[in-house]
Amino acid sequence: MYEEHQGTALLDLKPQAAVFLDDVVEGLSQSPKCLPCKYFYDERGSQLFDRICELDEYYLTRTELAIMRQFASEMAEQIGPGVMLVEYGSGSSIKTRLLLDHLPDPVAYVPVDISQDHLEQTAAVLADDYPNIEVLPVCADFTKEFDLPLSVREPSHAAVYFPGSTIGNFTPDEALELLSHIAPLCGTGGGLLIGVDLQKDLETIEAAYDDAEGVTADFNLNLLRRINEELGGDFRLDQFRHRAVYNRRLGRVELGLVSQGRQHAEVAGESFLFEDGEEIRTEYSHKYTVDGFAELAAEAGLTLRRHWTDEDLRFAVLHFAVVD
Ligand code: AVJ
Repeated sequence: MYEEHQGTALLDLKPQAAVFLDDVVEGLSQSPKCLPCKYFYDERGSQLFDRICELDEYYLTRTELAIMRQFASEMAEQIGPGVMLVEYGSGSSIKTRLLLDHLPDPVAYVPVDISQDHLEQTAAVLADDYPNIEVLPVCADFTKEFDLPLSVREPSHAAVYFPGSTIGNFTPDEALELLSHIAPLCGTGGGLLIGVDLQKDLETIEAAYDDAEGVTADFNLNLLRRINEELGGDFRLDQFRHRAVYNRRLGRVELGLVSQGRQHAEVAGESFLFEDGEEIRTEYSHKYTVDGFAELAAEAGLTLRRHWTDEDLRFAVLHFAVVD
């Protein structure tokens, strides 16, 4: 399962096309209908997401980056020497680099991503720029359990870096499940550095997910385009409308695609009926308080050691230690 690729061995554990089809059919068969947001990120979807990150309304990326720029050395000190740094998502390499640049004698960098292309590109470039750090990409769905690769040098401990508030895509139950894999993965002495978007006023949040230019709408609709292209679907993209609403009670943005009129769409020979106004739920983006998130993580055996925020308390980066 290891492939030689531009000098970095890639462990390929990615789900196959059949799984995409199963997930789509399963989601559209449920009531209410839903589609997994992890499928947003094909090449076009990843490009659209990059554009979202540049939007004035989308405060998350630039705020997290500012926090990283200001506090990377403190974070690196928290993580400690000799680490195997495991990143969930091969991510914007700027944040990763800030961390790698400040870490004391890191042993290995392990990006874990479902998108093989993205992973290979990031891994190859980082391997080039950091000749003293072993780069060991793993192509996998990090919501499932997986094993860490072996590095030539033995790390003193492993730490997961999970930036970007991607954890917000999961319901608290799912987040707990994911977090509960981290303690056994990293073992005693291990850690987690995670970026979390914070609860704030509704206007700021809703604007971030319904931008004036309509980039987020295109990003959302791209999921249907992808189903059309890869699974032989016949969704009419102009017959679905992007919707983003902040549910304050549950602390989450709910994104969906709303059917404009009663219509059918076919996917791989199966027909699905959409009533007028019926919504396909495509994504959740949960917002936390620092205390709320620390409480959740505590249930997974992770203890909050430190956290860093911006002046406006929009976003937080939290460091947890594995406790046993
Ligand atoms: C990549 C999950 C952090 O929830 O803000 C952005 C995805 N969706 N705009 C988020 C997203 C619509 C994003 N995360």
